[in-house]
Amino acid sequence: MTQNAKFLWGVATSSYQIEGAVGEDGRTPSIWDTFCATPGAVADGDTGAVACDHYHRMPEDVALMAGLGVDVYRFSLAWPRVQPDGKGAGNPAGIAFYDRLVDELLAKGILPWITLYHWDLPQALEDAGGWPARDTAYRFAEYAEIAYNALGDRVRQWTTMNEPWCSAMLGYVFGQHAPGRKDARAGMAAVHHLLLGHGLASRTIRDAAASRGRSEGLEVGITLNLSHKIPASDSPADLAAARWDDGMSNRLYLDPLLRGEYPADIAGKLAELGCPLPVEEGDLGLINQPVDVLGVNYYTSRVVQAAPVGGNGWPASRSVPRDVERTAMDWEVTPEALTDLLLRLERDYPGPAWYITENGAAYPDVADESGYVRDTARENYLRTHIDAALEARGKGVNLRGYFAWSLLDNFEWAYGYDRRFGIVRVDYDTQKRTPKRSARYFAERIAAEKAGQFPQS
Ligand code: GCO
Repeated sequence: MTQNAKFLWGVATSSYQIEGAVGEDGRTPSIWDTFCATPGAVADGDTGAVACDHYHRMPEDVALMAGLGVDVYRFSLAWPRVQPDGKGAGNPAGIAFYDRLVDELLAKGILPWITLYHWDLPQALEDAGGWPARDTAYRFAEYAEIAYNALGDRVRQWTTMNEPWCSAMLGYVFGQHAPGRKDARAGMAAVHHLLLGHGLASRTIRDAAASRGRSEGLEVGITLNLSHKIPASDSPADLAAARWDDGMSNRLYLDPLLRGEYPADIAGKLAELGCPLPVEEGDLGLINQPVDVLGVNYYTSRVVQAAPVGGNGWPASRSVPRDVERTAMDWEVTPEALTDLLLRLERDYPGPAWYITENGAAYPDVADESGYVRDTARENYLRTHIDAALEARGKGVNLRGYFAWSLLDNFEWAYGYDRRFGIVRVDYDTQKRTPKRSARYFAERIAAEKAGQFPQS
């Protein structure tokens, strides 16, 4: 797609958040099935067992996307559905669902954009050590080959992972996401092995494509959650706090992926704290595979102020609140920071085709009796962030697309169903889908952009 000057519009979801059918057709438990069964882990004891029942309603959901006029659908494969327990051969019944989905999308003229891993690690692999264990990276590459062999004849866009920061930090350090561990040393090992898994899987996909003469048009990459860190002042302490936050959130992933090295300030401090990145000979060369597409998940930014060092010796900081709108996630709405982030990425990490692979907002939706939601706040969030993204593109950023998060209201991890990000409302009692005002806006904006009513440069 990077050869195509066309700007691509899409919507995004993920397997555990929308599919349901967690016990069907050979799918084995993931760490999120286990985490949801842990008392107190997820709001209201919610689980992804049913979610949006997308597994049984896929054609209807693809028709919704087609009605929006999107070019791309970004979705993830459930590893435990494709390769039960994360080992051995692929599962034909599980793979068949994605076969049908890809065919349904292509029949509607929508490009499938696959994420191989959006957090639903097979529980059996967590039992064997999870992402802190180096072997999991190799299991991931094996799974990638199974997925590519099944779908690579029709799918050209492959991103290995969604937000390794969340998997490592929320899953293994803060314990807020599955598998719910609180072990900083394990978390830093997870950071490295997730990136190693990305490298191994990228190489596997490219080799599999080349062996079949399918390298032309293949685009391989990864999606990162990136945020803009703004120092609260020019004081050395605030500048250092913002640099540490930017390092731990952004550079710890961007540098190895795009420069083939970890940021020295971060790697050095982690080692000093007893949580070294377990790098082995050759690893960084494996991680630094060519990145055709880099997905940017952007939601908000942060004004960073120094705070007293934590009891564990780790640098600490606090956010300085701004007098701006906040979403239902209590995230500040700062579209201008998206422009700044994209300009920084193009300046510091030139090379990939950048895509906004997630951008959207949760608000306390109120539906009328028909299920319609007049979500003007979400419409305005999309408008201002699309404007901000296109402003960056107009200033020379190699931005190739914008995908809204999310097509549907869905399972919002530890918040369960308490937070709605969809541009289409889901009534979880009836599974009725009702496009919100924001869906209508998104469709109109896409049509206007395609008609050249907005400079596409
Ligand atoms: C993420 C994940 C999504 C979330 C969305 C809203 O970026 O955290 O990719 O699964 O649901 O971002 O938090």
